[in-house]
Amino acid sequence: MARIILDTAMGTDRKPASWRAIRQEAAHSDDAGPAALPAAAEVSPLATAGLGSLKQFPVGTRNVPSPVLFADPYMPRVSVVIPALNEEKNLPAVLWAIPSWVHEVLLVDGRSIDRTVEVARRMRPDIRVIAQPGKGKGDALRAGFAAAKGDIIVMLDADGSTRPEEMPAFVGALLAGADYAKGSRFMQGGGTADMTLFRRVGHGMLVRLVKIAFGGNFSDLCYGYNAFWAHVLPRLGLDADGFEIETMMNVRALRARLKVVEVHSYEERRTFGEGRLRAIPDGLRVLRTIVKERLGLGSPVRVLGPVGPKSPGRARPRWLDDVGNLASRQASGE
Ligand SMILES: Nc1nc2c(ncn2[C@@H]2O[C@H](COP(=O)(O)OP(=O)(O)OP(=O)(O)O)[C@@H](O)[C@H]2O)c(=O)[nH]1
Ligand SMILES: [Mg+2]
Repeated sequence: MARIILDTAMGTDRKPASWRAIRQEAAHSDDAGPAALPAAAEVSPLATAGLGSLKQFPVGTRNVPSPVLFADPYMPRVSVVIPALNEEKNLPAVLWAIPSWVHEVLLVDGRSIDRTVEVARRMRPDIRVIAQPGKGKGDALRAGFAAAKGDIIVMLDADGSTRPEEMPAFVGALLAGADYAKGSRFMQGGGTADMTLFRRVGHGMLVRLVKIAFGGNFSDLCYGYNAFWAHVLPRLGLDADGFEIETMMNVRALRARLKVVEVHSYEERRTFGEGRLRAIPDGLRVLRTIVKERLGLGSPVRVLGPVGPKSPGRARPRWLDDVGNLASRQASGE
């Protein structure tokens, strides 16, 4: 089902590998943009602000054809949280590709010294910019999660490696009954252009370790594309600051006995600049997190936390009640 929703939303069956090329072409091109991009409703004012790499992207959101599901007024509200540290060049393509049915976008800025915040505000005037209180990706994500107002929270990277076009599959999995939808690059349909052999081997060992220590059957552990119902957040008691945050989320989701599903996802190489993840020190932080959680030294999780949507009444479509009332009226012969 997820695949069908995804294809409908993308309105295309373009191969994943070509997206990076499209983004780079758009960023470097001086003409009106590659034919593959929809015509801009309005050309970004950044074209005149000297930020050349942005001028091909329209301001605001991309009007993708959405499945009927997302036009439903009772659709839960979706917040997208994007941690960003010096991503001025990568951000436009990410913001541009966020589906128009997303309720709010939060950018958590790690005190960028480039024009990340300016670019975000110009590209998407409705964006909520949060200054992260501390340091690291984990700290940024936690600040974004705490500030999000939606019923569903989706986390995305700002470097162009996680594709907003896949979001319907994540949200669809939650609507279909999951508490937590985690992206996987290593299940059928997924993939990565951003992992060296060394990182793959290390990651494979960590995945195996989690399986032995906590059960579950994850195929991916350290990927930055996940979505969850906001009401499960307090059950995870997140407190990681760095790149080990995804591992902590995944392990705690298992410990809290959430209903977790994996959603296949394709990880692009970051479009511009260098990643900040360092395989050995960050791999060791992940390992330390797993060991700590196994020894019971991590924060407690709430196995029996509050259930139900964050804002009561929103996640349950009113038509369900209408159908129920009609059925009972018919049954009683009215
Ligand atoms: N706010 C904030 N964002 C961060 C911080 N560190 C990383 N990020 C963002 O987190 C996302 C992922 O970071 P990357 O450096 O690309 O790390 P990665 O994707 O795990 O590693 P690569 O595969 O090397 O790209 C990007 O959007 C970064 O801008 C931070 O300290 N603060
Ligand atoms: Mg990256």
